[in-house]
Amino acid sequence: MISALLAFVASPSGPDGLGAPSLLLDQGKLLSVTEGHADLAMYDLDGDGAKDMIVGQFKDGLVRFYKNHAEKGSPKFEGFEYLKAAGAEIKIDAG
Ligand SMILES: [Ca+2]
Repeated sequence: MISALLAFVASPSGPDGLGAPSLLLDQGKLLSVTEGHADLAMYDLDGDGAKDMIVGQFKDGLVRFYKNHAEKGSPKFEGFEYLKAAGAEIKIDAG
């Protein structure tokens, strides 16, 4: 089974602090995980001032890192790499 990951980011422009959602794309295409569901968080993992996207995928419990290449404005992603610790891919068991 293939599932698509649809992600929305709100800009802090509305009265409730949220703006209109915008669809996040990777290289112009919808983000997709290989199998099952996924969850994401936005965090500046590499410390360059732009929030990157961290995606936990169900298949194999791997964690994806999408570096944000945008200097300002909407995030721009150009692929991902799996996060590693001590040279091995990080795997988080379900349940
Ligand atoms: Ca960053």
